[in-house]
Amino acid sequence: MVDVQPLADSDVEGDETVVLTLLPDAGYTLCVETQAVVRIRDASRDAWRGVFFTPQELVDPNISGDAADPDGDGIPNALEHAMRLDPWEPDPPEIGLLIEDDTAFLGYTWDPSVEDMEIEILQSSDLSEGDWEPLEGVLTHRESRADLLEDVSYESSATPTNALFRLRGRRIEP
Ligand SMILES: [Ca+2]
Ligand SMILES: [Ca+2]
Repeated sequence: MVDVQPLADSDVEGDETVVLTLLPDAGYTLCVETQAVVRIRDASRDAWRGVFFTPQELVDPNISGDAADPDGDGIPNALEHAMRLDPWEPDPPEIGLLIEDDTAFLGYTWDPSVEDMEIEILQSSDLSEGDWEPLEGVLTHRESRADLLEDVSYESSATPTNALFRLRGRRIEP
């Protein structure tokens, strides 16, 4: 038994293949199976970054970092990835919102195959940075679409009329 231990990094490397081959030797007889192939893939975040950014852009966190917003659509790269959007094409707001009789109905669409990302809805009554709190809402609907994205809806009661909402993408261990 041979263990192949990939070293964790955040480099964009593409797929890497390790081929183990048993060489013939007078000391033993080879069976039919003399080769084993191990494929090492980038973490989902690095694979995504490799698709959209050049090597020069990858070393600049103001362009390719999770919090950067190179297309200026208000959606940071982390969310562009989690929602299968294009970080270079302005997209419409990432969250749908309707407030009716103090109840907020919120919805968004994301890509559940992105295994190293979690989406949180944050709520605030003003736009200052320290004031955003995770929404205490109830998940009311979750549905897979034909394109394998997923529609998610939340409901939150007792919503103040001045409430603001936004999404945050958070990296998690896959
Ligand atoms: Ca953006
Ligand atoms: Ca975009």
